[in-house]
Amino acid sequence: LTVGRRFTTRGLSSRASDILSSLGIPTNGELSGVYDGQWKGSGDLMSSVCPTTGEVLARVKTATPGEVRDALDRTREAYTHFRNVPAPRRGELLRQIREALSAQRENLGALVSLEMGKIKTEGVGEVQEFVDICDYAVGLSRMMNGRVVASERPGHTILEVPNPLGVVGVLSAFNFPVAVYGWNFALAMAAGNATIWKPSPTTPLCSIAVTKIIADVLEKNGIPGAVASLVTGGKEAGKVVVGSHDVELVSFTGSEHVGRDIGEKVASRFGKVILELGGNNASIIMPDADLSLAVPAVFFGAAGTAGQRCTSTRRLYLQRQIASEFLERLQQLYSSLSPGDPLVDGTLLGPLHSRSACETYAKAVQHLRASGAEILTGGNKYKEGPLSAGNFVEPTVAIPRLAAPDTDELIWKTETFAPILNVAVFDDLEQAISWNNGVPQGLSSSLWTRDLRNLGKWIGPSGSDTGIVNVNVGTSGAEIGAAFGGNKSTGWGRESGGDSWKQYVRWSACTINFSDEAPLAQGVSFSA
Ligand code: UN1
Repeated sequence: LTVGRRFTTRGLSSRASDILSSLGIPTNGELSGVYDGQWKGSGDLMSSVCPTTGEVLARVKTATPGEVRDALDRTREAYTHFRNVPAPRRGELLRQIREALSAQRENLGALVSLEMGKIKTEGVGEVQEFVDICDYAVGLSRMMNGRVVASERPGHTILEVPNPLGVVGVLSAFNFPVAVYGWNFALAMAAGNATIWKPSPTTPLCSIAVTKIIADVLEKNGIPGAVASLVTGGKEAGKVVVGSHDVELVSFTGSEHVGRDIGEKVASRFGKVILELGGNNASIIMPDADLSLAVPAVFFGAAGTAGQRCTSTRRLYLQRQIASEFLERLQQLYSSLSPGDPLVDGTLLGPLHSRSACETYAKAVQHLRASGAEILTGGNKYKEGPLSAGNFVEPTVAIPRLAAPDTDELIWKTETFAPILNVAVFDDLEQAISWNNGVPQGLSSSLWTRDLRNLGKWIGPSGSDTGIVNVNVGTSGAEIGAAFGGNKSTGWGRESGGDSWKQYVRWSACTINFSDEAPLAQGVSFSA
């Protein structure tokens, strides 16, 4: 593990430069962070910092507000061309992009680990998620069907026609720097739109690498590169995208606070939004659950990705009969965890992505302690040894003093984007469901049981109110085939599978008269 090496004239650590070189990214000088058919960027310099070692991986030239506006113009131009490309042909482009991504799966996965900090198998898994959604979108490109509706008038018919929507702005978060863009890009492209991507300011290299792969395919096929534009930068760049009337749909992943603002801004100009905001996901374990499956699933959900998924398990509700056995087995797994370099095989615990995430973690633990919670395991930052330069914290399991969500806003109702799992004990399922639903967020939830009656309650009208409602499957790690998204303060809209593609088109209801008469609907008569 190369610790704390800075970007100097001597260059990068060899493993960082190997990963970047394998993806065709220059390892010296400043990188262009804007693409709209051409690579450019003359805005502020942004550093990409490795969360494991503190090494500066690259400096990126971000977009000025003027460059974002230019990129928006290019993207719109590209859209007016691209909307006329037949959908199956768009699918063929997606197939080629899928192949190009797949060929770089390992290298791109390694870059995700290097820049974001998640362990290699998850970095590669994220690229796989992009490959999977491309496959899905290739199929979709021949199946985005409209409908024929029976008309009440003779010689008339009604068509519901999906047409491309326009420009889709994708504002993505650091924790899934490849896959979440992939979900939006693949569906938007199959549907005939152009996208403009404003990634998280702390993962610019992943977005540059992905855009390079896509741009190569587009250019080879004579398609304008601005079908997949990229503008790196901070809030200012994001604001230009969000405020532009030329962006028909803004898909945002990130905090509730920023999402509320974006939602209001886009709604006030009558644009469309998809918001994927906070999750505060619970797992409920019934006494008949198979603990040999449930314990590792909770372990992965809470400690995996160092607790940095929107879908991470943050609350654990244990039925009284199995509570102590469950916690004993869970603690055993936690004690086997040791932090390490996410790029090394076998590491299960990588760093948090940023220094500020470590502070958020420390504050949350401090609040737990101050409010009388019992910390079963964890609670500290790793300060000693080779890991001290990275953002490593101990995954934590705590039993807050009071169980129900209303008893402590900060513990039960606030999402802390760090590996902290809060545990409470319940007696009957109804109580656990009311705790599950008693928070502002509504992304994912999971029930462990073998009893069909519990399952029926859980997935029915009085059951879990989240967008993802699992049974004997953890809260995180969804496949691309299902619609992904939440309810309540998690936001609005769905991404990835299911009917999500329908949000990326404009629907026209077309009533067509084939007859020699022109009757009015509802039998209205209007003749003099
Ligand atoms: C996110 O954390 O924003 O279901 C996305 C999962 C992943 C996606 C998470 N497939 O955990």
